Amino acid sequence: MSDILMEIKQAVINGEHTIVKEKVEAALNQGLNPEEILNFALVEAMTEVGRTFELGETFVPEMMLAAPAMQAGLAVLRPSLVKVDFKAIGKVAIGTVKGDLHDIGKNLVSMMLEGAGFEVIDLGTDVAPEKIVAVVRESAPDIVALSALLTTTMSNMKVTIDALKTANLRDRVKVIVGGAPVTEAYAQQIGADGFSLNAARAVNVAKGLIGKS
Ligand code: B1M
Repeated sequence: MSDILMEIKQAVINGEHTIVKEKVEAALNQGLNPEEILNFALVEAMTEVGRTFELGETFVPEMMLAAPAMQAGLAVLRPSLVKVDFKAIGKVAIGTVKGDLHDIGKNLVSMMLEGAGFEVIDLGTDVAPEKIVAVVRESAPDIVALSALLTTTMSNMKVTIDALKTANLRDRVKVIVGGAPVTEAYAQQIGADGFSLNAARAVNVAKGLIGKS
């Protein structure tokens, strides 16, 4: 790995958001590929923070500093990752499920979908099933995209799908799910239409569901 990618990764781990911003800008100026910076520096850093958290070597305050540092890097990469098309190919309402405050992966999926030409309604985090039902009713997205990072909140994906069924809206919208604890088998079990392990693949799944692949 190049020196600057290692420096960015370390700065995210240290929660140094200003340094992350400067170094991501420098890496782009050096001609590094934005996807390389994303995957080998930013995402790697969060994986490392998660690993050390699990080992009891880092704690919630460190995670809370690493998250905005990662977001600062993502903000610099955003224009390179997102090339907005003039005419949207479809509409997606995206959110992190109720009880869950993790938004970095969700933001990445949102950004990639935008880059692929989708109009994205970002509902943020801790999104209640009733909110999803209201958005489907009022804004008629083609797809609802749900993210969950906690084993304790992924069940709210099923609660959301069930709420859409109860509101007689399930036939009007496709639902895709993803996030670290979510698996293809779980997605099938809860009656989702699509699943993706990562943000890039989520775009292909979304396009496939609306016949634009
Ligand atoms: Co929390 N956290 N966290 N955390 N956190 C995890 C998820 C954890 C795995 C850490 C660990 O123990 N190793 C663990 C969950 C354990 C479990 O349930 N199995 C955990 C825990 C326990 C907690 C708290 C309970 C800690 C506490 O308070 N005791 C608490 C819960 C708060 C809550 O949500 N109610 C908590 C809090 C936090 C912070 C607020 C401090 C912060 C989040 C800040 C933020 O998001 N703005 C945080 C962080 C940063 C993490 C880790 C370190 C990093 C998450 C991340 O951003 N990864 C995380 C450990 C880890 O994941 N390694 C951890 C980078 C991001 C790019 O990846 O989000 O996985 P990810 O997204 C991926 C894919 O999953 C996928 O695409 C992305 C990449 O391409 N994807 C989708 C995501 N959504 C998708 C949707 C799709 C498709 C793909 O379609 C719709």
